[in-house]
Amino acid sequence: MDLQHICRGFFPNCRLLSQREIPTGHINRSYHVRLQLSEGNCGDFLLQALNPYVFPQGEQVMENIGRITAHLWAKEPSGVHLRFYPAQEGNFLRQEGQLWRLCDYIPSLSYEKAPSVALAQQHGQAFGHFLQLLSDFPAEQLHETIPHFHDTQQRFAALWHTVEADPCGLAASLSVELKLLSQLQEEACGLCRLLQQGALSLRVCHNDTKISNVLFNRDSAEALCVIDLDTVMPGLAAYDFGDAIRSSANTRAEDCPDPSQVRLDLEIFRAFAQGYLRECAAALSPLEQETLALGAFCITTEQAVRFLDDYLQGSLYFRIDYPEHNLYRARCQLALAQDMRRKLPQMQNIVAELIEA
Ligand code: GN1
Ligand code: MG
Repeated sequence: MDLQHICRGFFPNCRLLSQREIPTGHINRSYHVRLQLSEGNCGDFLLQALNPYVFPQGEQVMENIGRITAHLWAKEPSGVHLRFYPAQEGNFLRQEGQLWRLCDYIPSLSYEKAPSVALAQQHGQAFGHFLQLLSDFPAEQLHETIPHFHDTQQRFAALWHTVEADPCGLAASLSVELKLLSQLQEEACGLCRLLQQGALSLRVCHNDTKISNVLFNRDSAEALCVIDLDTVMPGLAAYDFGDAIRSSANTRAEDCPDPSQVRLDLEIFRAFAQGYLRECAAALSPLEQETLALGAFCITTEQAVRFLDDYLQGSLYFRIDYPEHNLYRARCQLALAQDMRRKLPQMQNIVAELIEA
C-alpha cells in the first residue's frame, strides 16, 4: 500500500517520513504517519481506511463525523476532540476501492480493559461527558450508519438464520453455545421490549464505548479524548453504559481462550458507574438510570451473538488473527454475560446507591 500517495490526497506536497500500523480495533485499518508538510514543518497524523464490508455507505459515516465533531468543538472549544483534515475531493479520499480519512494523531495511552479503578472511573467520565455534550445534538441530522446496530432481537434473528443456512458447516459443533444463547435470548431482549413499548427513548449515543475507544493522558492517567465516532447515532444509553462495562470490567481479555476465568469485576463496575453518573445522571430519565446495569448483560449477550454469527459465516466482519478467534471471543462474552446475570442485583444496587448519594 503506497501510503505516501494516499497522504498526498490530503496534503499534495507532503512527504511520508514514517509509518506504523496501529493494530487495535476489529474493523478499520489505522496507521500513525509522520509527514513533512513543508520545509521545516512536520506533523503526526492518524490515517485510516474504512472497512467497506462494514460501512458500505462510508460517505454517510464521514458526514456524521463532520457534524458531531463540529458540535463537540463548538460546545467545548478547549476540550480534546478529533480533528479531521479534508482531502482534495471532499472530507475523505477514495483510493484503491477504499475510503481513507486523516485526523490529528494524539499521543496517548490506550487499554483493552481497565488496569485500575482510577482509570475505570476516567473511562466512565469520558463517556458520561460525551453523552452529556451530545444530549442537545439534533438526532435527525445523523444517518443510521449500520441499521439495527444494537437491536438485540434482530441480532438473535440473524444468528438463527445463519444457523439454519450453516454456510461453513459449523453449527453442529456449537450446540452448547447455541443452547445457552437460546436460554438467554428472552432476558437479553429486555431493553428492546422497553423501547418498543415506548418506555425508553433513543438518544444520540456513541454505540461502541469499549475502553480502547478512549485515549488516556500519558502522564496524568486522565481520559483525554473519545475516539471511533463511526457508530455515533441514535441508540439507548444502557447499551453505551453496558458496552463500556463489557470491556472495562471483564477480569480477562475479550478473547480469553479459557472462559472459566472470565468474571465481572464489581469494583471496576462501581468506579465506571461513578464517573459516568457524575457526568450525565441529570440528563438520563429514571428508567434510563434504572436499566443501565441490565444494559451490561444485554449488550454482552448481543456481542456473543455477533461473534458467533460471524464465526458461523466464516469471519467476514470482525478481523481475526486465527480461525477460531471469533469462537473464543463468543465463548468469553457468553461466560461474562452469565456472570453479569448472576450479579445483576448487585450491579443495580450500586447504580441506585450512586444515584441517591
Ligand atoms: C468493533 O471497531 P472496534 O474494534 O472499536 C465493533 C463493535 C464491537 C467491538 C467488539 C462497527 O469495534 O460494535 O462491540 O468490535 N464495531 C463495529 O470488540 O461493528
Ligand atoms: Mg470501531
